Amino acid sequence: MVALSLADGYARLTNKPQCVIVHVDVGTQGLGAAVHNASCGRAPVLIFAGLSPYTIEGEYRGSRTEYIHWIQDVPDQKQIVAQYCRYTGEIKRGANVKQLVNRALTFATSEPRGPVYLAGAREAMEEDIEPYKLDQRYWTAVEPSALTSKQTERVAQLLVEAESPLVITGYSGRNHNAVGALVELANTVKGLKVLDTGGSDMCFPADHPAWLGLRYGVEDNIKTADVIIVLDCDVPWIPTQCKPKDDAKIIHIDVDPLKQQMPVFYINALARYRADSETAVTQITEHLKAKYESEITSSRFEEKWTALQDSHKQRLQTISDQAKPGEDGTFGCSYLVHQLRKSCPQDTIWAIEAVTNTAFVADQIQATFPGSWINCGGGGLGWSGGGALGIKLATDFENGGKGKFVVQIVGDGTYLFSVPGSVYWIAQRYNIPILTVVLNNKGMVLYAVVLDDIFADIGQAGMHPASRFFWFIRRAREAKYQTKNSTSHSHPRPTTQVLRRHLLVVNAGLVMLVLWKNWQRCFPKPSKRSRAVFALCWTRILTDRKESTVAGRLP
Ligand SMILES: Cc1ncc(C[n+]2csc(CCOP(=O)(O)OP(=O)(O)O)c2C)c(N)n1
Ligand SMILES: [Mg+2]
Repeated sequence: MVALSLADGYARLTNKPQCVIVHVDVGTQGLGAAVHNASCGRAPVLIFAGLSPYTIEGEYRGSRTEYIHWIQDVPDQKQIVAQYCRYTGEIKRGANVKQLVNRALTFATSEPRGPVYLAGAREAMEEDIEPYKLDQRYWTAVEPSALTSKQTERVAQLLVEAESPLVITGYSGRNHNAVGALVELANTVKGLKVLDTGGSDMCFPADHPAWLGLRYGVEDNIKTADVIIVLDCDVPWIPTQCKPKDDAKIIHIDVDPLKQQMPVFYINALARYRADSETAVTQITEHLKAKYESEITSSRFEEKWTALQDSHKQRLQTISDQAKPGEDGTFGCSYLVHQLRKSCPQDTIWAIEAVTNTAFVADQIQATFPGSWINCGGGGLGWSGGGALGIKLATDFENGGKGKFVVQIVGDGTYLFSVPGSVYWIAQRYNIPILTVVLNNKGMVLYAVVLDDIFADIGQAGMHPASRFFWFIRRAREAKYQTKNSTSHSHPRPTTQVLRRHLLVVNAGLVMLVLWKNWQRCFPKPSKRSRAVFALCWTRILTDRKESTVAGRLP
């Protein structure tokens, strides 16, 4: 997990493919969620694994010699990771090993980029071969594709005619040059807004008036836009929570418009174009300047520009207001990250795995440099430990040992998923300094939110007793969740506070009963002293409970 996340982090920053070598069978399983993350984050990595020897009696060199060679011999090892990989293959003989590695790398580095997997048994690995060379000039990735002139004209025309055009992007920033291309488009079509959906790298700078920040598919401008360009994006909106107007004109431009890894994906786009985002956006901008110059320099666009600047200022003000500590001296995630932002160098690279706090973190970080914000991109928690190490290794190596400062911001639950023991051992052993900031909201808040969604529409009346129990828990969790995120969420409703108190009393009663019963068993004839000790313990339990549940904010 850590090794692949490390390779993934390096590859994300540089787009140079990295290689990870893992053990037969179980070693491949140890990659765990990191394969999913590399796939969703479109990171070019080559994974090489051994295979158990396939001969038993010394027929070839490399034949079985260990007990474990039988145990770790599985029917189809590559199936463990195949559905996340752009290519999987077996090195069957030594003679064409270079061609197979090159073929795998061609897949890894061609869009949509991602992990590839090669495995080879000992017999192949130990084969004698004649040294040979390949001409690497012929082993290049597939070149980026462009829009046709008809497609370019269609998008340009839609943008010129639009009242409130919107670009929704997710991972166009994987190519750092695509950020500048998108800025140029937003400077050309004044009034165009850009929403980042956190697919992985930052796609648009926060200091541009068109910036709407990072939101996971729920944002008011999605509902009001009349023209939407979905650009390199996996989840532009979540229809059950937020969707475009019925008559919005939508065009989808993507290196992977079919979303081949997803069994269910569709959006109401009038057209979908398979193209490289930097190339496509540059084509559209140039076409607009060449053909629609008088329109885009008209007063209509100037007015929109002014309105855009006003709304951007307001957005920044709201974000800044959220970064204030509470009157009682406590503070939330926004304040913490705001302070962190101020204390770290301007060009810090942020490796983010902040789960429910991601949007708050993004708002406060306000990334402006391409490649300075790298979000996991996938849903396999635990990426950011290895990921941050890989990013640091990359920035140092690419800059002659003097790379940028790297900060990992991670949820407290996610931190545990990241295998910290390995991460910090590697950091120490190989001298890779990173700063880790754990957002300790004392739990996995996401589950409270999910539970909320599931039971949101259900009234308590007429419920099965089991469901009522969950409804009750949900109410209690809701109050806890709201308390924890109090800078960014409303305060708990009085009814939920009452319910929580009830739950606390029931809990406390049960704990007291169990404790008392055990106490009696240990001390059949309790002395005054043992009673006093029991009372003291009980007071301590109650105080602890109060502290941990009521003041559950970031320390
Ligand atoms: C490997 C893995 N296991 C489980 C999950 C499901 N999951 C999504 S969010 C989450 C909770 C994360 O907790 P934390 O890091 O504390 O973030 P918070 O919810 O508190 O913001 C879990 C377990 C996952 N995405 N990946
Ligand atoms: Mg948490």
